Amino acid sequence: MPASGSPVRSSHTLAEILSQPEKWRLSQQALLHHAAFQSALAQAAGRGEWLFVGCGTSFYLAEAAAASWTLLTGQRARAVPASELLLFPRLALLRTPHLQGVIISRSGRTSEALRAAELLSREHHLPTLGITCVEDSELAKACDLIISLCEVDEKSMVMTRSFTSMLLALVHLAAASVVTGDGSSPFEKIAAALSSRIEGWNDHIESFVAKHSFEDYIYLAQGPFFPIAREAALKVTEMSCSYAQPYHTLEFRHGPKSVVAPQTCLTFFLSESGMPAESEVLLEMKELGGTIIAVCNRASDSLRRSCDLLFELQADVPEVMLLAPFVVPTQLLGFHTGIKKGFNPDEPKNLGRVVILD
Ligand code: F1P
Repeated sequence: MPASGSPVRSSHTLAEILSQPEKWRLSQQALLHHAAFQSALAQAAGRGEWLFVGCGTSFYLAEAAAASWTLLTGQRARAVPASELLLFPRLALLRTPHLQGVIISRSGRTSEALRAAELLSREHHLPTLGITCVEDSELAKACDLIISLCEVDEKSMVMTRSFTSMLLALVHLAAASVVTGDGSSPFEKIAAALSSRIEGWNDHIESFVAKHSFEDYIYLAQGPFFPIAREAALKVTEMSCSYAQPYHTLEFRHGPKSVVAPQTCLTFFLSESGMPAESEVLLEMKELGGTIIAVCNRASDSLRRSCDLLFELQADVPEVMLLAPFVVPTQLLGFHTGIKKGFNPDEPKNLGRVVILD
């Protein structure tokens, strides 16, 4: 427990990270009463392809949502940064038949996200669904439909629970549009699993950070977990001004592994589909002397022996449901690393909550 007066104790960023299990429950419950969610659900069946759009953390959310969508529905789904849509619209193939646009913005005010919504809707006459954490936002005015998860909005500059809650809302939209549940909610299962672990994880990470100093941070993942690696890298950069790089796990052998040393902190997001191949890379990097963190659903004995820090969720849910809880340990790593380096994650250096362009 942090000493009284420590910035940790009073941090709203940490409180928001720790509030995620309860906020997931609240936002999932609220969704069921959202007219826009029900309308999006009804319209989803008629869509042929999905284009998810966002900026910063909301772009990595778009990537995670697109991968989850394809795995859950079999439909084509892509993600682009709003800026790419604005500067290179031809690359987005907007004439694709039955294309649905989904614009993601916590604030609902990011200039590039709003301009992307208007481009899709007004210039290309595409249906647009917005998802945000603010009531009556500018994004709501720019989209045909808007899902507002106001209960998960944040005081913080960095996005944490807004990222995971909006991702789970989009996963719910994909899941609900293809299968009828068997009654047991996978959302409740991950909330319960995280709720019973998150305080212990926080303590483990705080003491791990106190004992180690790293020069660089590497995040490794495959498939739908790769956007989570990208978001994790952004978190530690935003909150602690550290250099962080995401790579596809097996790609890391093809050159980037040259950086590995004891002062390199490597975090592996281990999928269930790719665990054997991904674990081989983990063992190789351990042998190169790297410091190893692993985030997985269930660990093998050899994995337990090879990690310097291990996070297991142990939830019986479809694999795509693991994306949101897997990012939580890395949000905590970014936070405590920032505190250790003398920064205040509640007021990150050089950053603002929303990027508004003239
Ligand atoms: C997008 C964003 C955030 C980032 C920072 C600046 O915000 O890039 O991802 O952490 O807050 O804005 P939004 O469009 O989701 O409100």
